[in-house]
Amino acid sequence: MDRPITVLGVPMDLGADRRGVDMGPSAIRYAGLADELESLGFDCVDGGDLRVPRPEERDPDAEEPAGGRAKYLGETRDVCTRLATRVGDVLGRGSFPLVLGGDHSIAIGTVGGVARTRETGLIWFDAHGDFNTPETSPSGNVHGMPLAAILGTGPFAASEWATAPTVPEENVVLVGLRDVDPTERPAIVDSDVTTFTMTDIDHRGITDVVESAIAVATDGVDHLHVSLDLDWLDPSEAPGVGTPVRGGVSYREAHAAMERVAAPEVPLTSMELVEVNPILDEHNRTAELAVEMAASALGKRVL
Ligand code: EXY
Ligand code: MN
Ligand code: MN
Ligand code: MN
Repeated sequence: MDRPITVLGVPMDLGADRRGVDMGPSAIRYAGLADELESLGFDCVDGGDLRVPRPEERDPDAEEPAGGRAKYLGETRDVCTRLATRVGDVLGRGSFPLVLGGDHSIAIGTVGGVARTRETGLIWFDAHGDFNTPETSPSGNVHGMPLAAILGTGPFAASEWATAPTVPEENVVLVGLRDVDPTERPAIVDSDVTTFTMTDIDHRGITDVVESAIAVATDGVDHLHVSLDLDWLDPSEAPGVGTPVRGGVSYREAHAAMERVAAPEVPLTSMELVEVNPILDEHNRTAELAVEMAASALGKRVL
């Protein structure tokens, strides 16, 4: 890829219960992201971190959803709106935005920013559906809602925040599902989103699943965004995540997926790495894995 990469950190943990994921951007940088990207020949610019309000700064009169629960909704809307603008600016300058989370609620901003400038496909690698709304969420944590917000309508929809229609449902693919709430399942099943669960990966193999995912996500659009939640991997490989779920993909399956995404004919033009929580990690392993995932998705090869 002859385009520069702009790294944006979003130390966001308001969308999750367990504190620590706000240190994800630092942990990923500390794991050597810049050196790795430069060793691959990329011109890597670090755009710094977006400011994220601290929980103790919470405005007691802050916005709450009309119905249901969405903790820190006002702060999340503020962060995602600013993130969408930053991502749009990076793309407008012809650079590749590589966004570091922070919990998965930031995807409302990242995808909103990408979709502001073009129609993109979206592959969402995750153990979870992230399809809850304030009305259906069992926790009120917005990191369990971003895909519903990105695709949804009504006051919680990202289109209210990022001023753009976001992504055509027909170009959205969920890969790695193994922990879906009963409350979000109907919305996923009734949507035009394509889903590949871990059972699909067991039966068909990761290469076949990712081939299909890319074909669906890129059909009729000329950009692809990858939203990589590190909890799609098995916790034995990625222990430093906020909501680990057993039975995830292996180290090699994850690399195989990223290497396929990096193929020249795949129009990968933006990516985010989310849910790295170093305080739950073992010696920064998950952050190091995040760096490896980015490198493979950006074309790293052994020979
Ligand atoms: N589905 C559960 C909830 O909505 O609270 C758990 C969500 C975990 C979300 C992580 C980021 O993928
Ligand atoms: Mn997620
Ligand atoms: Mn997840
Ligand atoms: Mn285009």
